[in-house]
Amino acid sequence: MGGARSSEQFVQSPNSTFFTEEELNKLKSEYKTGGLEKITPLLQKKVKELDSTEVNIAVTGESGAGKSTFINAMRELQDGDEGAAKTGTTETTMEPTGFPHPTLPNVCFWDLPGIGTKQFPANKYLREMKFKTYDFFIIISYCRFTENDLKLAKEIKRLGKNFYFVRSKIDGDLDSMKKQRKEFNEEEELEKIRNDCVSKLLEAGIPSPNVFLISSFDLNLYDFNLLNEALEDNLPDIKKSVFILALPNLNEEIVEKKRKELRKRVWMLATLSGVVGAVPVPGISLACDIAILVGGIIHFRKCLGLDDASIQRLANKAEKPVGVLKAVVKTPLVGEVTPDLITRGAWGVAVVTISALEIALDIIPVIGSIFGAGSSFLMTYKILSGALDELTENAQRVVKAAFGTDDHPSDTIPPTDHPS
Ligand SMILES: Nc1nc2c(ncn2[C@@H]2O[C@H](COP(=O)(O)OP(=O)(O)OP(=O)(O)O)[C@@H](O)[C@H]2O)c(=O)[nH]1
Ligand SMILES: [Mg+2]
Repeated sequence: MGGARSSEQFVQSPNSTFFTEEELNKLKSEYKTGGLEKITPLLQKKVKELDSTEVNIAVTGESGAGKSTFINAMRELQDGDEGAAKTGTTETTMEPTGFPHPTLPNVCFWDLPGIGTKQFPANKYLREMKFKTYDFFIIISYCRFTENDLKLAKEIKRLGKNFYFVRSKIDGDLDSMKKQRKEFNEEEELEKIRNDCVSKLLEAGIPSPNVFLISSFDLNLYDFNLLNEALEDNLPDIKKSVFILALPNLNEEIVEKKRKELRKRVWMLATLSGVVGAVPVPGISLACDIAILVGGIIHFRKCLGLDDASIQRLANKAEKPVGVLKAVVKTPLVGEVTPDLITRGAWGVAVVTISALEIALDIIPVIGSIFGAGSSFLMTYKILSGALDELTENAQRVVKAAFGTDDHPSDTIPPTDHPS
């Protein structure tokens, strides 16, 4: 079979794994001399790192710009929900408050108070907000570009941090325009707003500024996806992965992105399963580390938004009864994950061979020969891959049921058979 790539080729594609080239080389040489056991500590360290890496996102801007509303939207919450940031038409947020992601608490959105109020004149604000501790900043601006927006942009740049300029409440701008004028071209108006912000930032000496137009009431519209892509591009590999997994499940593209991130973990977990704690599982003919299997599946489920609380949040956001979303979930993997359930599922038990092509596509760096090395690797690999695919399909259906609209009738109406 000619599809498999050599391990050297994997090393050459730096974005395909969580490992640096140096780490991959180390993995390779350790595996050559000491086999699986020797690379276990390296993999364990990496898996731990993936689970413990924090991403801290600061959301700043003038009072009333929509900072708290944006954070709630990112966390799939609405004003008044338990744990949501308070929002309102009067100055609301008085000190930096961390809002962890509801299911992945390592991702934290920091709601900063508004800059330029009596309580926080610009200079005091820039002094007190401890700007250094965040991974990146989102400056939220609304209506007009202001002096305070500029001060924030310059200060963050001075500290050598990235910021993304978000122009919020675009829905409101468009509504006003519609009321004032009978005819207008939405795209042109959006472009005008974008250009205005960009040119002001350029005038202030900010090179190639990023400006994104959004409505926190409907993140599926305007520039939200572009904003995420820009954020992802500028985060280092592991933080990028953690950030992607914490995105709100707004559309199928986001769910697919999450699947790809989770997929990168499967070979690592499978390798670990071959070495530590492999025990015979009743019903599976081969030894497996059941804790790794169960833990992996539960983690996938949480990241894909298939736990009860996440489905409920999505239903609230989409203003649909939760039963409508739950009705499209067709996998027992959302219930209690037990060894028994795993053995009854079709995930991997039937076929335990992995093709060379699969090895190539599934980004198993360095140790292609591992397939001969441990049967529990094969078993765990198959079960986790199968479970991930099944959970992804279900997550896609839930997102469609939540946000599939009449604009996309083909998403919701099954194709009809044409009589020939
Ligand atoms: N139409 C529209 N209204 C928004 C949007 N985002 C926020 N708002 C409204 O703007 C008002 C202020 O929003 P907040 O999120 O409380 O603003 P803030 O920046 O946190 O304000 P402070 O905490 O005082 O600094 C609220 O009434 C929100 O409902 C949006 O995208 N579209
Ligand atoms: Mg606020």
